[in-house]
Amino acid sequence: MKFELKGKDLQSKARAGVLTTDHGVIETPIFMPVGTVASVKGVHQRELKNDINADVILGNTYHLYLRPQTRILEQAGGLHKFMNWDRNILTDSGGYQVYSLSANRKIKEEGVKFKSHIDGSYHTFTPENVMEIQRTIGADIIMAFDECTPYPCDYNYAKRSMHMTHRWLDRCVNHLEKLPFKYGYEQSFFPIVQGSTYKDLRLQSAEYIANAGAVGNAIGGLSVGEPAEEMYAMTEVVCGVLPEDKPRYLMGVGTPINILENIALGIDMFDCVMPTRNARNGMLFTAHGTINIKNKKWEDDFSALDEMDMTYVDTEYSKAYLRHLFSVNERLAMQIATIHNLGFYLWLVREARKHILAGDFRPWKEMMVKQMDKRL
Ligand code: PRF
Repeated sequence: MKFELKGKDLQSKARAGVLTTDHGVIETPIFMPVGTVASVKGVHQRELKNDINADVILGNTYHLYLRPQTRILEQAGGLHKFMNWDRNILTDSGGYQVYSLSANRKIKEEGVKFKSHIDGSYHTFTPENVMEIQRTIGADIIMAFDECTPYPCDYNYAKRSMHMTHRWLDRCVNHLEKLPFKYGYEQSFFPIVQGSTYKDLRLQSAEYIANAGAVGNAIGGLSVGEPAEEMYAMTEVVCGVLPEDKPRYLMGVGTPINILENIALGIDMFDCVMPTRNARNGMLFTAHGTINIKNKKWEDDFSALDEMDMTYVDTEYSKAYLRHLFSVNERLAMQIATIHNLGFYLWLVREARKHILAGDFRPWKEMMVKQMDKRL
């Protein structure tokens, strides 16, 4: 993997870069649509590519391990072939899903024993087997196995957990060295900074992660319920320590405003279920604020879904039509809303990149943040 910085904003820490892997080029800052179970819910791979133009999507080790299981993914020749996606994929390690989804779990030094949210069966994730599973899934970027602490989190728990995440990182690295690539292309490994909302822990963790010398680095444990200002404060501290010349990925973030604020602090990569999940509930993101398309006020509004026309659905369908589809519970409603929201998120990061390169990111960001902070 190669990462080149193409430009830096002078009034913030925002950067524009190009990340190149064996599955192609990713221009940063980038947003990665979430495709948990080998599908971005409601969107064809063809639309993801031709209409939304996603360069990279995210898969989840936790879900793929449970279904369809690694045996099937291995037989398919990896996730890219299985789902017919020839662009980039990043897999999360399960270090978050195991805590947020499984019915119960026991965290020990060895690893995490958990109960499947699907059939109640018991499984164990360790740093070692999670590296093996991610080799078999075959994503271009794979993540370290970590513990994502909840918010709020007691200082002593956060400290102990952070040290365990660091020891787990060493085990991931040691084990990966013994595991060759499976499918003839390279996989890049990203470690994850933890440390809850404590500045000293975040500094310590960022230093530990930077010392691992990986090709890219991630920040976890944020956007778990803390106020946005606390998240930004932590991102700022961590970005001050992580190397400049490597991509920085902020995991599970966030709203369009969160994304712009974190780009300003030096983040290059984002993923979040928000554009896809909220779309399925009728919430549309636009450059002028959010819309609840189920609201009666759109009943006879025949104007374009979004006059800014970021994807074809924005001008081919009206607000009244989409509202109707939601009110009759038609599944096309979710599909249209999802394409719109993903198209908007990708427009937003591409626009941010343009403004970073043009040198006016800061004023543009301030204007957008004000504009997007409305309910229409
Ligand atoms: N760790 C991992 N994945 C994650 C997170 C984390 O802390 C988060 C936190 N926002 C989202 N996804 N492995």
